[in-house]
Amino acid sequence: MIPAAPLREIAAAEGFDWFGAARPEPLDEERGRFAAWLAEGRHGDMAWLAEKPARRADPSAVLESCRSVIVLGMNYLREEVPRGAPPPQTAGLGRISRYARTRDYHRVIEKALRRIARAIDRDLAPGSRSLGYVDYGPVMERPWAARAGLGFIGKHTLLINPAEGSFHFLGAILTTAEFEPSAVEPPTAGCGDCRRCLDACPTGAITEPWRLDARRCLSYLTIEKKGPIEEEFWPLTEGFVFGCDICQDVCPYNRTRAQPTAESPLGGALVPAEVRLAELIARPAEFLARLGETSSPLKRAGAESLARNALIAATTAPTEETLAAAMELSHSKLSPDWLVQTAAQSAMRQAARLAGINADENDAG
Ligand code: B12
Ligand code: SF4
Ligand code: SF4
Repeated sequence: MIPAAPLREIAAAEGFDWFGAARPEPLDEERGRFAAWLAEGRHGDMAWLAEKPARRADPSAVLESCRSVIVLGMNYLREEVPRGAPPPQTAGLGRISRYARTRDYHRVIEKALRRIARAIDRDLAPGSRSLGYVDYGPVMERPWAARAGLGFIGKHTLLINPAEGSFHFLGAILTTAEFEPSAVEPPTAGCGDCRRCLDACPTGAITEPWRLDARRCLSYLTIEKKGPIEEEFWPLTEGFVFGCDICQDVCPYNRTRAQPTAESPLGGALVPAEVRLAELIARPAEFLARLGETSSPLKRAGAESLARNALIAATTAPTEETLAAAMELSHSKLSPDWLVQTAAQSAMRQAARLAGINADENDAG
């Protein structure tokens, strides 16, 4: 068995804050839960999640003779988490979730995992085979993180480290080298009676503790879903145009323990917490182009999805400028029909809301 300390040092030098190693025993309980989740259709249009689902629960089905699963975490929090009630949406502005404000973690973490895997195969365990995965790979990262002693799975379904919260990305390396597994203490921390994330989720996506319906999650709706978004969700976005932080922002572990840092390969914030909705509606491609060559999760959504999200967010906090931008898009001959219809519907809702606001102001005057 190979001591894990040198690997931990290599991972720390690559910018990972969390490190753990687990034996690759199949995740039998999670396999059943995952199958039930898929059978209920809770993955929505993310068909790739349903491909060979059994592989996700068994590392040796992904890498023959796998002997260890190494799990790493990287902090992406750049600003303090507010302690009080979340501030209301500012008129004319949309929110970007915390994870999307830095460079694209897929690229940064993927490259770092590749270098670490090479270090294992060449130096720490010559002749071994190691594969790194982040996000889209066939690995259930959160249950492995829990098994590797990084924390526990909260009722919002994310991995929480009791000392540092949940604003960390995860990545995993499957390897044929046998590393000493991390000592996993019996859980002394957990959610207890808390239900803040369930109560705060605006769309009811956390249908029960530890059960998420992705089809209702703003992260899925604003990033993964293509085409129109059902109108039932329009009043519920809280202004988010890319991802959502609400269930994590209200979590006591984040409020009291999560620490922002910019000392990371992900760098500082590239995109502000709030962006002008009128610009996203009228010129989403220019907004993305301003990010230049730097990788950003926002580029994954594409210009049409960003304009759609901004049109929807504008309905809850409109200005004359967002209304004008929506009206212009509703006459576009170049955009797809569904986006033109979204723009027309958004313009109608914005106009009604602005008329209401103006009437209130006149009454008050
Ligand atoms: C698909 C996916 C999504 C989907 C579905 C989310 C989900 N909860 O599954 C959508 C698009 C909605 C999404 C959103 C987000 N995601 Co995402 N996502 C993934 C991905 C690719 C797969 C997750 C998966 O397998 N889901 C399948 C279902 C079945 O999982 P589940 O419902 O959570 O059920 C599991 C547990 O809850 C547990 N469980 C079930 N019942 C019970 C009961 C008990 C008692 C216990 C203890 C456990 C338990 O077992 C189940 C099987 O593992 C992972 C990366 C990966 N490869 O693992 C990232 C990942 C989970 N996402 C991540 C992030 C950051 C997010 C967002 C915060 C992004 C944002 N700001 O908008 C949101 C958070 C939303 C939320 N509350 O989960 C991070 C989480 C990091 C962390 N600290 O946990 C991951 C690990 C990506 C990464 N590499 O860092 N995501
Ligand atoms: S990310 Fe937002 S919409 Fe999704 S479960 Fe959390 S609070 Fe609900
Ligand atoms: S908000 Fe409460 S219930 Fe939700 S994950 Fe955090 S501690 Fe658990």
